[in-house]
Amino acid sequence: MKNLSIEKFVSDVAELTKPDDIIWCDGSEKENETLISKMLKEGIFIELNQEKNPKSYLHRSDPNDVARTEHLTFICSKKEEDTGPTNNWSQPDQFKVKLNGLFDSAMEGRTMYIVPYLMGPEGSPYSQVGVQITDSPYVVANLRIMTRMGKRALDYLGESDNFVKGIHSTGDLSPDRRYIGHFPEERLIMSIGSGYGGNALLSKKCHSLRIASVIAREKNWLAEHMLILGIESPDGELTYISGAFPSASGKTNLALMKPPEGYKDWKAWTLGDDIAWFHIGKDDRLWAINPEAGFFGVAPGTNMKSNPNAIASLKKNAIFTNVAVTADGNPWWEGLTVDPPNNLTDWHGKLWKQDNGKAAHPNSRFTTAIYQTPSVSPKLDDPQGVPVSAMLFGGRRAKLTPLVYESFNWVHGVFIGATMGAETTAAAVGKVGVIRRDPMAMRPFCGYHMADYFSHWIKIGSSMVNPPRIFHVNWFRLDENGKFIWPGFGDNIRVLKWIVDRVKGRGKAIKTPIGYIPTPDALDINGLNISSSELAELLRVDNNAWLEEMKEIRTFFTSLGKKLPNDLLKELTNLETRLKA
Ligand code: GTP
Ligand code: SPV
Ligand code: MN
Repeated sequence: MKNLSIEKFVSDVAELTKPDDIIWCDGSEKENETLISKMLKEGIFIELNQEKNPKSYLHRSDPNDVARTEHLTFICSKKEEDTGPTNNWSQPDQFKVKLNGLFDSAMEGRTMYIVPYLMGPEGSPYSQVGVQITDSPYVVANLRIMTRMGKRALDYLGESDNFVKGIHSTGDLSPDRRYIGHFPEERLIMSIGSGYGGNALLSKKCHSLRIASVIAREKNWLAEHMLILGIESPDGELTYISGAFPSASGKTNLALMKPPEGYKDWKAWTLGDDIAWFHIGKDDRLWAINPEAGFFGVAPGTNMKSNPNAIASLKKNAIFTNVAVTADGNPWWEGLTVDPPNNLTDWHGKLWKQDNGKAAHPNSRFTTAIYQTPSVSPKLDDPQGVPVSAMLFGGRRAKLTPLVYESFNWVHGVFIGATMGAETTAAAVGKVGVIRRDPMAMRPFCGYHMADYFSHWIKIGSSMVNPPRIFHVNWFRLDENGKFIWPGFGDNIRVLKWIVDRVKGRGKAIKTPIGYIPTPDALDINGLNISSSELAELLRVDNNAWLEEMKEIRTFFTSLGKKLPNDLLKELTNLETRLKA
């Protein structure tokens, strides 16, 4: 069966980019083997110790191309006002002329790969197909793990023309000729000049968030930068939780959490670590699917203690990007072991010395299939997804925001998400550790006007009798010595337990101006090295500091202009009044 729309798309792009040859990817094992041997021959893949890491490889990016580049990312809606002030805008026809110029003959001497991919489970009415054209075999190998790729996607699509188009070339990798352009009205993505992560794996941020968020607004659902996990209590009660934390701020780790000593009777089930698509179910609840099939996880900090499930998931069939390698060919990164091993090769491929800086790039990553984690949920491929009872927002904040607090209601919860502030990380090019407003962890990923996005969130909640409860968490509070006060990782289940208790109407709470916080006895810190004064600090609401924060929030709201929903302004005024009382 031929899909004429795809054929036309491919021939148009081939005419522009002039590749030497064209390979249609079917997703088979044989195709993958051919691709891997080609990459090994060309040095794109470096073989790791195959005994310890079967079928796993290392890729080193160009040192100029190791993180997303938000300043080079554009949303080209027909009207500028549909893009909004948090995105870069360019007039679509003009931007296309510029990009077409860069794509002209860009694949001369290269192979063009056609990668059909399915986002979401087979048989789900909520899944979507995309077709990415790329000249990067590394991208193909990643998409194979991170999406349901090849024939499966074409089978789902049939003869339909309802697919997202992605055109990608690594170009010459120069940041001067690097652009990631989105054309929401055309369901089209054009990306040139980068081979890295969210810039190049177009299924991920470009399709599943920027384009999908526009579709979701039209069709009354939500496309979010969220993890999904199931928490099962010792008596078998299952509660599904989703959470939006900015890039490199804990989604993968929470999604893969392993309950620690003392919580051995609890189970945590992984459904997704980065993206969630939500639909309102017939039961009036919010149901989530994960459109992806793999992780593109931050390597540094991952170890047997912090994240044993991640370590287990990357024992085979893994791609490592910009990590270091040990003398015997095993991947290594800061935090994997307490001390760095001798004779490390750093992410540039040079012998590493103690004063050379980091051996692995801070945004080095692993790519593995979700099916390889021992915690994979049996519901991962369920066409309906899972019903979500609680949504978490959170970011890195050394100070101010407490370990956990709960919103008073949906609109207040939307306010909490909309006003999130978080420290920037190495996942995007730019300064690290600067606090910025990152609403719903979607600032870099919302494909339309942020104020319209807030209105859409309010509307979704008001059309449900039973919307999820909304919470805010912060695992990253620092003490005066710069140390994390909260142990985090597996111990975050203690916070999730309170959240589950609240959802079920059991957990004890105190009302504060910002929301409900746990009573000191409602949060289990048994066996932790946390004093009662540290716990008090973790849960403290400092009214004056919050009033300072309100100034930032007001400035941010003002920057969004007239479209800002009045409901959120009212929340802000009410909160200021409560803080002053
Ligand atoms: P993206 O893939 O960029 O979207 O990131 P993410 O949100 O999935 O973040 P991830 O879970 O990969 O965590 C990023 C970094 O934060 C890693 O270095 C982790 O070790 C660290 N981290 C994650 N969870 C915790 C936690 O509970 N406490 C502390 N202190 N650090 C954490
Ligand atoms: C993020 O930055 O939020 C990521 C990594 O998940 S990337 O694929 O580069 O977007
Ligand atoms: Mn992410």
